[in-house]
Amino acid sequence: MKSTGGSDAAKRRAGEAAADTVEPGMVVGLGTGSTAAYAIEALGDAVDDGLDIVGVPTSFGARQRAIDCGIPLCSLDEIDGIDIVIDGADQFVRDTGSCIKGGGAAHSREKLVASAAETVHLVVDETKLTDALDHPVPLEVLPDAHTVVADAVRSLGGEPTLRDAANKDGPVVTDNGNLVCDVDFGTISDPASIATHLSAVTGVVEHGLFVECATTVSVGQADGVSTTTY
Ligand code: ABF
Repeated sequence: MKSTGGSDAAKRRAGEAAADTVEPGMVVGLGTGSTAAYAIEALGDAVDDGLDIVGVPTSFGARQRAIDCGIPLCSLDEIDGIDIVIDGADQFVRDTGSCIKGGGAAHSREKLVASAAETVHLVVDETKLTDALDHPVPLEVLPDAHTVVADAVRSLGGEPTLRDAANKDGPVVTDNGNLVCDVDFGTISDPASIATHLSAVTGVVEHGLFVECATTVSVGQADGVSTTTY
């Protein structure tokens, strides 16, 4: 499993701590990224031991991992709601529960699943913590709109970069067939305001600012894990 900076042990502790809160009969949103992957693996082990849950994946990658781990799956339109979603973040403000997501190009479905969830349990390692968000904000954009969106976000004070695929032979394409534009706003003093403006930009499918979204966060550390509920 590819790490994205933080220690795998810290990520594993965070993911397993969140998985431990899942109860029989729950509908569980399954997050994307390497930290959420540890939660999916732990839930797979629990399902092997008889835990009765059903998962709603937030990406093709999360779906494939859940299938490999033996977690029964359903889609959002087959259930009345989600009890808990366990997902990662690129940057997280512990004081407010706000974060930036989208490093895995899955933030649109992640935000959709989070919007339907009773509990949003974020799992991060300490490298994701910050006092103020300053990570580039991912935007999922309609392919035809990427230059128009770039102009619009510049007028909002952002510096856009179209995200290249890892093999550099073209741009990243999301599960939904769209492109990703990462926008550097520097330090974001008012995430809610930027979020409102980004949502109003024609051609933006979804942005990666999740304002005060977490109800619970587990922060993995080298020697343990700390869980905060808001
Ligand atoms: C997904 O995975 C994204 O929303 C988030 O940006 C990323 C975090 O990846 P990792 O846990 O591998 O750092 O949740």
